Amino acid sequence: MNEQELMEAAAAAIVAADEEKAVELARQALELGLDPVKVINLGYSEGMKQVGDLFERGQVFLPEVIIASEAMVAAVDILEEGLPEAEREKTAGIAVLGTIEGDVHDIGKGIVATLLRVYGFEVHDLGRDVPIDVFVAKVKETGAHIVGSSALMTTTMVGQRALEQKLKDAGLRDKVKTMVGGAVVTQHWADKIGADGYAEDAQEAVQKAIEIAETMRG
Ligand code: HCB
Repeated sequence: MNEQELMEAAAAAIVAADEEKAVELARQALELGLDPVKVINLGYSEGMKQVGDLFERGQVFLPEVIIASEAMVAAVDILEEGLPEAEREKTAGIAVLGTIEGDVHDIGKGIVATLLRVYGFEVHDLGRDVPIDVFVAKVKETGAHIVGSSALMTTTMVGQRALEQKLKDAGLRDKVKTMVGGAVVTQHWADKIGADGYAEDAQEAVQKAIEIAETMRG
Protein backbone atom coordinates (compact mmCIF):
# COMPACT_ATOMS: atom_id res chain seq x y z
CA MET A 1 0.00 0.00 0.00
CA ASN A 2 1.45 3.39 -0.95
CA GLU A 3 1.01 6.65 0.99
CA GLN A 4 -2.02 7.82 -1.00
CA GLU A 5 -3.78 4.47 -0.68
CA LEU A 6 -3.14 4.42 3.05
CA MET A 7 -4.59 7.93 3.49
CA GLU A 8 -7.71 6.92 1.58
CA ALA A 9 -8.06 3.68 3.56
CA ALA A 10 -7.63 5.61 6.84
CA ALA A 11 -10.41 8.03 5.89
CA ALA A 12 -12.63 5.12 4.84
CA ALA A 13 -12.00 3.32 8.16
CA ILE A 14 -13.27 6.38 10.03
CA VAL A 15 -16.33 6.71 7.80
CA ALA A 16 -17.02 3.01 8.43
CA ALA A 17 -16.43 3.64 12.18
CA ASP A 18 -14.08 0.63 12.06
CA GLU A 19 -11.70 1.08 15.00
CA GLU A 20 -9.82 -2.17 14.37
CA LYS A 21 -9.03 -1.16 10.78
CA ALA A 22 -8.19 2.43 11.78
CA VAL A 23 -5.67 1.17 14.36
CA GLU A 24 -4.20 -1.41 11.98
CA LEU A 25 -3.65 1.31 9.34
CA ALA A 26 -2.04 3.63 11.90
CA ARG A 27 0.47 0.86 12.77
CA GLN A 28 1.08 0.27 9.07
CA ALA A 29 1.70 4.00 8.52
CA LEU A 30 4.40 3.95 11.21
CA GLU A 31 5.99 0.79 9.75
CA LEU A 32 6.09 2.50 6.34
CA GLY A 33 7.82 5.51 7.94
CA LEU A 34 5.07 7.95 6.93
CA ASP A 35 4.79 11.34 8.63
CA PRO A 36 2.23 10.80 11.47
CA VAL A 37 1.00 14.41 11.27
CA LYS A 38 0.35 14.14 7.54
CA VAL A 39 -1.51 10.86 8.05
CA ILE A 40 -3.69 12.45 10.76
CA ASN A 41 -4.44 15.54 8.69
CA LEU A 42 -4.94 14.03 5.23
CA GLY A 43 -6.22 10.60 6.26
CA TYR A 44 -8.12 10.35 9.53
CA SER A 45 -9.25 14.00 9.79
CA GLU A 46 -10.52 13.81 6.20
CA GLY A 47 -12.61 10.81 7.27
CA MET A 48 -14.01 12.78 10.23
CA LYS A 49 -14.98 15.61 7.85
CA GLN A 50 -16.87 13.12 5.70
CA VAL A 51 -18.62 11.75 8.81
CA GLY A 52 -19.63 15.32 9.68
CA ASP A 53 -21.08 15.85 6.19
CA LEU A 54 -23.04 12.59 6.39
CA PHE A 55 -24.32 13.60 9.83
CA GLU A 56 -25.42 16.97 8.52
CA ARG A 57 -27.33 15.28 5.69
CA GLY A 58 -28.99 12.91 8.16
CA GLN A 59 -27.24 9.90 6.61
CA VAL A 60 -25.53 8.89 9.86
CA PHE A 61 -26.64 9.50 13.45
CA LEU A 62 -24.95 10.57 16.65
CA PRO A 63 -24.06 7.05 17.91
CA GLU A 64 -22.14 6.44 14.67
CA VAL A 65 -20.35 9.78 15.02
CA ILE A 66 -19.34 8.77 18.57
CA ILE A 67 -18.00 5.39 17.39
CA ALA A 68 -16.16 7.06 14.47
CA SER A 69 -14.55 9.56 16.85
CA GLU A 70 -13.45 6.73 19.15
CA ALA A 71 -11.81 5.06 16.15
CA MET A 72 -10.07 8.35 15.33
CA VAL A 73 -8.80 8.78 18.91
CA ALA A 74 -7.46 5.19 18.95
CA ALA A 75 -5.62 5.71 15.64
CA VAL A 76 -4.20 9.08 16.72
CA ASP A 77 -2.92 7.48 19.97
CA ILE A 78 -0.90 5.00 17.87
CA LEU A 79 0.39 7.67 15.49
CA GLU A 80 1.48 9.88 18.39
CA GLU A 81 3.93 7.11 19.34
CA GLY A 82 5.68 7.91 16.05
CA LEU A 83 6.20 11.58 16.91
CA PRO A 84 9.58 12.66 18.23
CA GLU A 85 9.87 12.86 22.04
CA ALA A 86 8.49 16.12 23.38
CA GLU A 87 11.36 18.48 24.05
CA ARG A 88 12.42 18.12 27.67
CA GLU A 89 13.40 21.76 27.92
CA LYS A 90 10.15 23.63 27.32
CA THR A 91 11.73 26.64 25.70
CA ALA A 92 9.51 27.48 22.75
CA GLY A 93 6.90 29.32 24.82
CA ILE A 94 3.92 28.89 27.11
CA ALA A 95 0.54 28.03 25.61
CA VAL A 96 -2.92 27.75 27.16
CA LEU A 97 -5.40 25.68 25.16
CA GLY A 98 -9.04 24.74 25.52
CA THR A 99 -12.36 24.17 23.81
CA ILE A 100 -14.88 26.95 24.41
CA GLU A 101 -17.68 26.60 26.96
CA GLY A 102 -20.69 24.67 25.66
CA ASP A 103 -18.58 22.68 23.19
CA VAL A 104 -17.42 19.11 23.87
CA HIS A 105 -15.44 18.60 20.65
CA ASP A 106 -11.86 18.05 21.76
CA ILE A 107 -10.12 15.68 19.35
CA GLY A 108 -8.55 18.43 17.21
CA LYS A 109 -7.59 20.56 20.21
CA GLY A 110 -5.92 17.48 21.70
CA ILE A 111 -3.84 16.99 18.55
CA VAL A 112 -2.79 20.66 18.62
CA ALA A 113 -1.75 20.25 22.30
CA THR A 114 0.34 17.15 21.52
CA LEU A 115 2.14 18.78 18.60
CA LEU A 116 2.87 21.96 20.54
CA ARG A 117 4.47 19.83 23.29
CA VAL A 118 6.54 18.00 20.69
CA TYR A 119 7.81 21.36 19.45
CA GLY A 120 8.88 22.43 22.93
CA PHE A 121 5.93 24.42 24.25
CA GLU A 122 4.83 24.27 27.87
CA VAL A 123 1.15 23.46 27.28
CA HIS A 124 -1.67 23.98 29.75
CA ASP A 125 -4.59 22.08 28.25
CA LEU A 126 -7.80 23.14 30.00
CA GLY A 127 -9.87 20.47 28.26
CA ARG A 128 -13.29 21.02 26.75
CA ASP A 129 -16.40 23.03 27.72
CA VAL A 130 -14.11 25.62 29.31
CA PRO A 131 -15.64 28.85 30.70
CA ILE A 132 -14.01 32.01 29.32
CA ASP A 133 -13.03 33.15 32.83
CA VAL A 134 -11.02 29.94 33.26
CA PHE A 135 -9.01 30.74 30.09
CA VAL A 136 -8.34 34.25 31.40
CA ALA A 137 -7.32 33.04 34.88
CA LYS A 138 -4.92 30.47 33.40
CA VAL A 139 -3.31 33.05 31.11
CA LYS A 140 -2.77 35.30 34.11
CA GLU A 141 -1.42 32.49 36.32
CA THR A 142 1.02 31.08 33.74
CA GLY A 143 2.09 34.27 31.95
CA ALA A 144 1.21 32.47 28.70
CA HIS A 145 2.52 33.78 25.36
CA ILE A 146 -0.39 32.21 23.45
CA VAL A 147 -3.93 31.24 24.20
CA GLY A 148 -5.43 28.87 21.64
CA SER A 149 -9.17 28.30 21.66
CA SER A 150 -11.09 25.70 19.73
CA ALA A 151 -14.74 25.94 18.64
CA LEU A 152 -16.57 23.48 16.41
CA MET A 153 -20.02 24.92 16.51
CA THR A 154 -21.51 28.20 15.32
CA THR A 155 -23.07 28.52 18.77
CA THR A 156 -19.71 28.34 20.55
CA MET A 157 -17.43 30.29 18.22
CA VAL A 158 -18.91 33.47 19.71
CA GLY A 159 -17.06 32.47 22.90
CA GLN A 160 -13.82 33.26 21.05
CA ARG A 161 -14.99 36.85 20.66
CA ALA A 162 -15.91 36.93 24.36
CA LEU A 163 -12.39 35.70 25.16
CA GLU A 164 -10.89 38.67 23.26
CA GLN A 165 -13.05 41.04 25.30
CA LYS A 166 -12.39 39.39 28.67
CA LEU A 167 -8.63 39.41 28.07
CA LYS A 168 -8.92 43.16 27.38
CA ASP A 169 -11.03 43.67 30.52
CA ALA A 170 -8.39 41.84 32.58
CA GLY A 171 -5.62 44.04 31.13
CA LEU A 172 -3.97 41.00 29.54
CA ARG A 173 -4.66 41.48 25.83
CA ASP A 174 -1.30 43.14 25.09
CA LYS A 175 0.55 40.43 27.03
CA VAL A 176 -0.83 37.36 25.26
CA LYS A 177 -1.49 36.48 21.62
CA THR A 178 -4.66 34.68 20.65
CA MET A 179 -5.07 31.83 18.18
CA VAL A 180 -8.39 30.41 17.07
CA GLY A 181 -9.29 27.14 15.36
CA GLY A 182 -11.89 24.41 14.97
CA ALA A 183 -14.03 23.20 12.09
CA VAL A 184 -16.36 26.24 11.80
CA VAL A 185 -13.65 28.85 12.37
CA THR A 186 -12.03 30.74 9.47
CA GLN A 187 -9.38 33.41 8.90
CA HIS A 188 -12.25 35.81 8.24
CA TRP A 189 -13.67 35.10 11.72
CA ALA A 190 -10.25 35.54 13.31
CA ASP A 191 -9.87 38.94 11.60
CA LYS A 192 -13.39 39.96 12.55
CA ILE A 193 -12.91 39.32 16.27
CA GLY A 194 -9.33 40.62 16.34
CA ALA A 195 -7.58 37.31 17.06
CA ASP A 196 -3.86 37.27 16.31
CA GLY A 197 -3.86 33.98 14.42
CA TYR A 198 -5.98 31.30 12.79
CA ALA A 199 -4.85 27.77 12.04
CA GLU A 200 -6.62 25.30 9.81
CA ASP A 201 -4.87 22.26 11.24
CA ALA A 202 -2.45 21.24 13.97
CA GLN A 203 0.66 21.64 11.80
CA GLU A 204 -0.31 25.21 10.93
CA ALA A 205 -1.16 25.87 14.59
CA VAL A 206 2.40 24.93 15.57
CA GLN A 207 3.90 27.12 12.83
CA LYS A 208 1.77 30.08 13.91
CA ALA A 209 2.57 29.48 17.59
CA ILE A 210 6.30 29.41 16.88
CA GLU A 211 6.07 32.68 14.88
CA ILE A 212 3.98 34.30 17.61
CA ALA A 213 6.32 33.20 20.42
CA GLU A 214 9.32 34.51 18.47
CA THR A 215 7.77 37.95 17.98
CA MET A 216 6.92 38.08 21.69
CA ARG A 217 10.48 37.32 22.73
CA GLY A 218 11.48 40.15 20.41
CO1 HCB B 1 -20.22 17.02 16.53
N1 HCB B 1 -20.71 18.46 15.29
N2 HCB B 1 -21.76 17.43 17.66
N3 HCB B 1 -19.59 15.58 17.63
N4 HCB B 1 -18.98 16.63 15.23
C1 HCB B 1 -19.76 18.77 14.22
C2 HCB B 1 -18.72 19.75 14.72
C3 HCB B 1 -20.71 19.41 13.10
C4 HCB B 1 -19.95 20.39 12.16
C5 HCB B 1 -21.34 18.26 12.24
C6 HCB B 1 -22.29 18.79 11.20
O1 HCB B 1 -23.44 19.06 11.48
N5 HCB B 1 -21.83 18.91 9.94
C7 HCB B 1 -21.82 20.03 13.97
C8 HCB B 1 -21.66 21.52 14.31
C9 HCB B 1 -22.53 22.37 13.36
C10 HCB B 1 -22.36 23.83 13.56
O2 HCB B 1 -22.53 24.36 14.61
N6 HCB B 1 -22.06 24.52 12.45
C11 HCB B 1 -21.81 19.12 15.19
C12 HCB B 1 -22.90 19.03 16.11
C13 HCB B 1 -24.15 19.78 15.73
C14 HCB B 1 -22.83 18.26 17.31
C15 HCB B 1 -23.90 18.11 18.40
C16 HCB B 1 -24.68 19.37 18.77
C17 HCB B 1 -24.85 16.98 17.94
C18 HCB B 1 -26.05 16.73 18.84
O3 HCB B 1 -25.91 16.46 20.01
N7 HCB B 1 -27.21 16.81 18.22
C19 HCB B 1 -23.05 17.59 19.59
C20 HCB B 1 -22.38 18.77 20.35
C21 HCB B 1 -22.51 18.72 21.80
C22 HCB B 1 -21.75 19.89 22.42
O4 HCB B 1 -20.60 20.14 22.11
N8 HCB B 1 -22.41 20.60 23.30
C23 HCB B 1 -21.94 16.90 18.88
C24 HCB B 1 -21.21 15.86 19.43
C25 HCB B 1 -20.15 15.21 18.80
C26 HCB B 1 -19.47 13.95 19.37
C27 HCB B 1 -19.41 13.91 20.90
C28 HCB B 1 -20.24 12.76 18.85
C29 HCB B 1 -18.11 13.99 18.63
C30 HCB B 1 -16.98 14.74 19.40
C31 HCB B 1 -16.06 13.81 20.15
C32 HCB B 1 -14.89 14.57 20.74
O5 HCB B 1 -14.41 15.56 20.21
N9 HCB B 1 -14.43 14.07 21.86
C33 HCB B 1 -18.45 14.85 17.39
C34 HCB B 1 -17.66 14.88 16.21
C35 HCB B 1 -16.52 13.90 16.16
C36 HCB B 1 -17.94 15.77 15.13
C37 HCB B 1 -17.27 15.85 13.75
C38 HCB B 1 -17.87 14.74 12.89
C39 HCB B 1 -15.75 15.75 13.68
C40 HCB B 1 -14.96 16.71 14.59
C41 HCB B 1 -13.52 16.26 14.67
O6 HCB B 1 -13.09 15.66 15.67
N10 HCB B 1 -12.75 16.46 13.58
C42 HCB B 1 -17.72 17.29 13.28
C43 HCB B 1 -17.75 17.51 11.74
C44 HCB B 1 -16.64 18.39 11.24
O7 HCB B 1 -15.77 18.82 11.97
N11 HCB B 1 -16.67 18.69 9.99
C45 HCB B 1 -19.11 17.37 13.91
C46 HCB B 1 -11.36 16.02 13.47
C47 HCB B 1 -10.41 17.04 14.11
C48 HCB B 1 -8.97 16.55 13.97
O8 HCB B 1 -10.56 18.27 13.41
O9 HCB B 1 -11.37 20.59 13.11
O10 HCB B 1 -11.60 19.48 15.39
P1 HCB B 1 -10.84 19.67 14.12
O11 HCB B 1 -9.39 20.16 14.58
C49 HCB B 1 -8.33 20.52 13.70
C50 HCB B 1 -8.35 22.00 13.25
O12 HCB B 1 -9.63 22.59 13.30
C51 HCB B 1 -7.32 22.68 14.11
O13 HCB B 1 -6.36 21.66 14.35
C52 HCB B 1 -7.05 20.42 14.52
C53 HCB B 1 -6.16 19.28 14.16
O14 HCB B 1 -5.73 19.32 12.82
N12 HCB B 1 -7.73 23.24 15.42
C54 HCB B 1 -7.12 24.33 16.01
C55 HCB B 1 -8.68 22.78 16.26
N13 HCB B 1 -8.72 23.54 17.36
C56 HCB B 1 -7.78 24.49 17.25
C57 HCB B 1 -7.43 25.51 18.10
C58 HCB B 1 -6.45 26.40 17.70
O15 HCB B 1 -6.14 27.42 18.49
C59 HCB B 1 -5.80 26.24 16.47
C60 HCB B 1 -6.13 25.21 15.61
